[in-house]
Amino acid sequence: MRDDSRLPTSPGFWRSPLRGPWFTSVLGLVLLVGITLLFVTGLVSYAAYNPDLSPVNDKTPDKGILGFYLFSWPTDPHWLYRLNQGVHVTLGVTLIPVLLAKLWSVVPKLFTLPPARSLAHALERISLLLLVGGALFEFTTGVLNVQLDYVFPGSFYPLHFYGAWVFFAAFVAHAVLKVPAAVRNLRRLREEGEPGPTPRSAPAPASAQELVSPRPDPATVSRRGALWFVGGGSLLLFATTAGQSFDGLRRTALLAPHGGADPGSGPNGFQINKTAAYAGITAARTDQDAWRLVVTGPTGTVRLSRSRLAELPLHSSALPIACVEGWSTSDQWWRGVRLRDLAALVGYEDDPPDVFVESLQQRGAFRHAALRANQVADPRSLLALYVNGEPLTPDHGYPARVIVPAAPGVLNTKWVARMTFGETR
Ligand SMILES: Nc1nc2c(c(=O)[nH]1)N[C@H]1C(S)=C(S)[C@@H](COP(=O)(O)O)O[C@H]1N2
Ligand SMILES: [Mo]
Repeated sequence: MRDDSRLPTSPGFWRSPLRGPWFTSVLGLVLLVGITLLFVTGLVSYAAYNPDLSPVNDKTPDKGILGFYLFSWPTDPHWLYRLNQGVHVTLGVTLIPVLLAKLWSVVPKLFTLPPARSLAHALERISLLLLVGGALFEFTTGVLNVQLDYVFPGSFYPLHFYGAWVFFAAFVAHAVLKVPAAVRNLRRLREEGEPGPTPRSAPAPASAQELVSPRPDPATVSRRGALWFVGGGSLLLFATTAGQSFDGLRRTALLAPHGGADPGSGPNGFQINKTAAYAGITAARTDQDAWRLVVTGPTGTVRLSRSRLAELPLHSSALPIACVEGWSTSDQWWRGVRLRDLAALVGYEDDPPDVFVESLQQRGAFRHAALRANQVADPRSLLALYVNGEPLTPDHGYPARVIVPAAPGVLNTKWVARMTFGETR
């Protein structure tokens, strides 16, 4: 027999005795559940931006029917975005070893010749390419966005959003084709006894044999052991990421960019996304004499200094900051003027409308945001002047910032300069 095992296109090239239907099926079923959850939390996160409310909230104006499911993002429960995004990012990071192991387990199939035996086979292989490429793309863009803080200026949202749909279409096609076989594999192996310490003890039927090396090297670890190894990697990533969403545990989040110790201590000692210096906010523009909040509505425009604002009825609410990057703070005590009271100053006594909020900041995608009427109406939604009993520090948005229950951090505009009620651009 011809020895062609030096080429990856030959089955004999792939020698690991671990490859086989059991290993691939277990990992595949974990990903089926995990990635479905990633997709759903991703879609929910997208809706939380209220992209259909205003072009400034919408990073993907050409989404067309992909926005079919959008809904008005609620303000209850107030930790909704915190939970959703914590799950999305932490789960995504945790699944990385599982994804890599799964791809490793099927890599010989990518090299199989001939490239296509039939039209059906060709379609299956194209869907596989979209699946593998899509998965790598989504995990990579997600991780880079979290770790490197927007390496794709302005383009992360469209990349990750459209990538998710391409990937998910391929994922559904793949799952429909493969889940029955994965379940059958696992059931059969259960009946015949689970795979023993030597992997070759569980020969699979011909249909599932494709993954099994015809000339396996001797085993150095059992399939079950390899699975523990993958699971251990996931557990390690989980343990060094999850803490970014909990104030007491932040030190454990070694891998998360907003992990580590809480920045500074004291009332303003919680995470900062963009500092005042980064946003180009100077003391000259925020001091008592220079800064005015400009509020506009049907009855005209009012200009308020910070001390005038502080004389309006002030209210407190306990709300977190929860960023799309997955980190969040526990509830902080904010104190300031209700958004609906500001609406009332310019002609909306009863039903406050949507509002367009603009920052002093001159550049950057997050310098303005639109809030929906339900968010303005919520009595916990504030233009905050204080946090945890102290005036806001410059980095947290002094002189004033928006804080809205359940909203993504990006809608909580800092260094607010202007609010236009009844208009969202
Ligand atoms: N003007 C302005 N407001 C902003 C941002 C910004 O870059 N500019 N970043 C937003 C984002 S993405 C988040 S997560 C929160 C973070 O608030 P913090 O820095 O007080 O924790 O502020 C939001 N408000
Ligand atoms: Mo954010």
